[in-house]
Amino acid sequence: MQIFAIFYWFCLVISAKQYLFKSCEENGFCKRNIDYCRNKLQTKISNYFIEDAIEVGSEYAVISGLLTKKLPNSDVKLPFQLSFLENDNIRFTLDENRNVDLNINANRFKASEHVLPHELRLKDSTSITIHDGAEKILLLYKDFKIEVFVNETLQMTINEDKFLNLEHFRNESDNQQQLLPEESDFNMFRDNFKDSTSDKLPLGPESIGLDFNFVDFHNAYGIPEHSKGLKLEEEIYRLYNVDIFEYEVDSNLPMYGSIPFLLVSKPRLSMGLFWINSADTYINLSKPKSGAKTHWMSENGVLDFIIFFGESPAEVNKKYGEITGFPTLPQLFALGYHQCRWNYNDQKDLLEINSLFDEHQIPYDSIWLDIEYTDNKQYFTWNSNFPDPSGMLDELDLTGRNLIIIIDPHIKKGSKVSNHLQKNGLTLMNSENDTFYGHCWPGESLWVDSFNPGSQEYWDELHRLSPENKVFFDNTNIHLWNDMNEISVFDGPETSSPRDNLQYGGYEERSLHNLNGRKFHDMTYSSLSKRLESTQRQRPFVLTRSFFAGSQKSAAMWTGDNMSKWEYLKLSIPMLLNNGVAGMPFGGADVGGFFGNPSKDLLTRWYQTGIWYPFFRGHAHIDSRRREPWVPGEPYTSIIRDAINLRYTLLPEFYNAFRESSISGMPILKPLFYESQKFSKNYDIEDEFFLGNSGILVKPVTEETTKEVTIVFPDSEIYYDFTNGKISSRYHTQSVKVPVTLSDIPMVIKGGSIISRKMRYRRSSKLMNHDPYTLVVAPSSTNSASGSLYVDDYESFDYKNGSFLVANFELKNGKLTNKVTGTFNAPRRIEKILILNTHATKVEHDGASLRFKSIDGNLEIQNPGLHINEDWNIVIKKDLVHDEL
Ligand SMILES: *[C@@H]1O[C@H](CO)[C@@H](O)[C@H](O)[C@H]1NC(C)=O
Ligand SMILES: *[C@@H]1O[C@H](CO)[C@@H](O)[C@H](O)[C@H]1NC(C)=O
Ligand SMILES: *[C@@H]1O[C@H](CO)[C@@H](O)[C@H](O)[C@H]1NC(C)=O
Ligand SMILES: *[C@@H]1O[C@H](CO)[C@@H](O)[C@H](O)[C@H]1NC(C)=O
Ligand SMILES: *[C@@H]1O[C@H](CO)[C@@H](O)[C@H](O)[C@H]1NC(C)=O
Ligand SMILES: CC(=O)N[C@H]1CO[C@H](CO)[C@@H](O)[C@@H]1O
Repeated sequence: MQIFAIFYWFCLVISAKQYLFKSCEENGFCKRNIDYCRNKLQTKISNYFIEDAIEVGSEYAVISGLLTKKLPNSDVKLPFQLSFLENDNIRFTLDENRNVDLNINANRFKASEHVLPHELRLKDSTSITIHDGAEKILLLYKDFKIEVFVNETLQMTINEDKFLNLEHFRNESDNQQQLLPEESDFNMFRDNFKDSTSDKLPLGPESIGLDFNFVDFHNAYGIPEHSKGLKLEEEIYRLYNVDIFEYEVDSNLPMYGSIPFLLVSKPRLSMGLFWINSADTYINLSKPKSGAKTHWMSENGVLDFIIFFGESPAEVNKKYGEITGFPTLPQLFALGYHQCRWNYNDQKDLLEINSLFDEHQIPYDSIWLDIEYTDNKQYFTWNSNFPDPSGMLDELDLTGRNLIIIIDPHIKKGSKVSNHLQKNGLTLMNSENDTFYGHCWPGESLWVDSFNPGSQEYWDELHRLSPENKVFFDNTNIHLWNDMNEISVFDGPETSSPRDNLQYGGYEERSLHNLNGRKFHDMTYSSLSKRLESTQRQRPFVLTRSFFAGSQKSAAMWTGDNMSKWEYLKLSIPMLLNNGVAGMPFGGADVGGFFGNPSKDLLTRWYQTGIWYPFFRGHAHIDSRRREPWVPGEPYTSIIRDAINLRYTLLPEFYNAFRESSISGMPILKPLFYESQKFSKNYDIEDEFFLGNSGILVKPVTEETTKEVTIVFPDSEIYYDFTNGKISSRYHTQSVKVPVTLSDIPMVIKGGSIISRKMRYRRSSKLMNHDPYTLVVAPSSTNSASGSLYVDDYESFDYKNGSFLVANFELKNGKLTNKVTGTFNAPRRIEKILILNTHATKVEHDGASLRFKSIDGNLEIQNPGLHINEDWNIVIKKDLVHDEL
């Protein structure tokens, strides 16, 4: 849903009002920190010391004490803690004791309470070890500095530049503001940014800032969401969730979601920095010759961060996931194709689209309803164009399909839901602690405060299976879309909530801001997981626009609203890659682009790229022309159908990748430097990716009139051309140029992989459940290969109780074997085994010969009579002959 419309809305209803987002210079806390640094570079004097006795915890894993901030006439004592956590993670926190009597909560907000488990396990000593080397952390007292060594080599310094800054509580009515010589007093107690002048700033200046230098690390990634490339450049990045309309390519402006997690990587060492703060945050990243320098600044909150170490980037993702949670394992249907537009007008329209997919033999799994399905934008109602939602859901269910409807956090003033929220104090409050009202889709609205436990209870009630909700939630094939949860307030500063609004616990919105989107979709997820407790519990599906660290546990995201333009198609890949690096891999961009009308070529290329998005949805603005796959006509429709079919044939591999991600935090679209850190070029490639650990490497075509693409390989393994899922050449080189036509999706399989496919067209993924598999074996340069296939019931939580199976395929010494682990009963047949680049004179299973063919140098075994849920081995006689290239 988008803001293009909002923009017009303003033109019409209010006045032509230009939205502007605060630059660092316009944002009080950021400018004060930058000024502080500039002055610091001159004076180079430290204002922070550890003077007092330090306590070492009984386990020797926690060092705590007071950090003294030296002011001109007094000192402020700030409690700190340095903890050595299991897995060699290091955590540091710095807080402030404020004895302030105000009618709001004056404590510094701890975002950690919402993203970390209650107890982080400690290591049993203060020394940490990363692989075999000797690692050491030095805490230097005098100027307060932390140095991190790995193998005797300095890898990271904290507060090297003395940018540490914690603006302690100050009372405006004190004459003496106790400023340090380096501090400026810009906008300490008021905000002169034009849309925020009414911000009362009741706690005055309270920002935090700190510098982290990564020695010899030249590759930094993460801190989404920004409409920029994969590898971070020298830039000031901002993390502040906003409904950004008309976002531009290559911009450092804030967007819908934020994850304050940075990854740096070089051969043999990767590190992660998680800055646990949900307030407005800027990161100044620079890349001098010595490595990557970062300066982090947040408007308020506790200073709190964790550092992770790993030999590879994937190891860092795993450690980050162990703390913030791993991505959700969705139902299989959520990995199929989603058809959306703003809006399908009525029940008839929707069901017609549903049957047109079948008419055109294009599989899809869910159809979506944007805001217009409601009665006057009142969520939890249907308008009269949808006279029988239950019947509609039943009809979709006949072909295993789902309906996904939108429910946003703004609630129309005067509606039943808003009255309840208002009466029970469950809303976002203004600075006077009365219900806050603002403008959004329904007009005058209030917002549910998702931090309030009472809101969760009421939300559960609204989503509950009950006679009253019958129309809404009596079908298991209805799921949810949470939009506008940054939150988007059309007439609010920076399109969001005034910062001095109050939320549960008496905290200002300012402190919780970046968590609001996540709390809202978490609340929805939680309600949906309860709704069917009495019957069959299905994994809920929730799509969110706004997100934060931890969102991966319950939602998918999409990149929001933009134009049907080639640049945006191209940008979608690095944006999604960066989200994966930051632990939120279940994402996608609107296929076709949101605003405008894509050319037929662009639409086609977008489908061919979109089939690789972990979340694959076509969507369009209300003013865009219809563009369902059959609309462009031939040859486009056939090419789009082939692309969507390719996605469906690879669903087993997509599901494998999601499973892997759900237990290890690995990205689903894996950047090349995850595959190998050896070649420095791998760190720069942002238009290619692997599908999980499948060995499938893709380079989608994202430029108009492309006749040829260059595929770069990340290592020296053999690669097999697999264009459109069909095998042709083999490559044993650093890169290769391949010609492409409009129907081509350039892709290769890495030697050493075994992939599982399902080749039959069905109307939806659910109808493919019992279909047989085809295995594609791609031998490595040493004639071996391996791959695994994860299978469960695709919809319930039973897998958490061990109800799943993993088929482990391996090719070695001329033998192809399957070893099954797990107990799930899935007697699925294997209908074909294709072994690339292999000759045989005989193929045997249990002493009996199997039928095979040699086609183009590949070995094809038809109907071997094997199943994925049984151990077996087949022997390929006459040694594998590997063609040298
Ligand atoms: C960002 O950091 C660089 C390098 O330290 C510095 O030159 C630049 O002035 C900083 N930018 C701001 C706005 O402080
Ligand atoms: C704000 O009002 C709610 C009830 O409406 C009350 O529970 C809460 O304590 C109030 N907060 C403050 C900071 O006064
Ligand atoms: C540290 O030393 C160990 C053992 O020699 C080695 O395996 C590891 O790669 C080294 N790490 C770095 C970052 O150099
Ligand atoms: C600020 O100082 C004034 C005057 O000393 C005092 O009345 C007021 O309570 C103080 N405010 C806070 C929040 O401490
Ligand atoms: C897992 O097993 C436990 C104990 O048998 C049972 O209570 C629980 O409901 C099961 N959970 C799922 C998701 O099946
Ligand atoms: C990436 C991209 O295409 N951004 C566009 C989003 O929409 C605005 C407004 O139309 C354009 O100016 C951007 O270029």
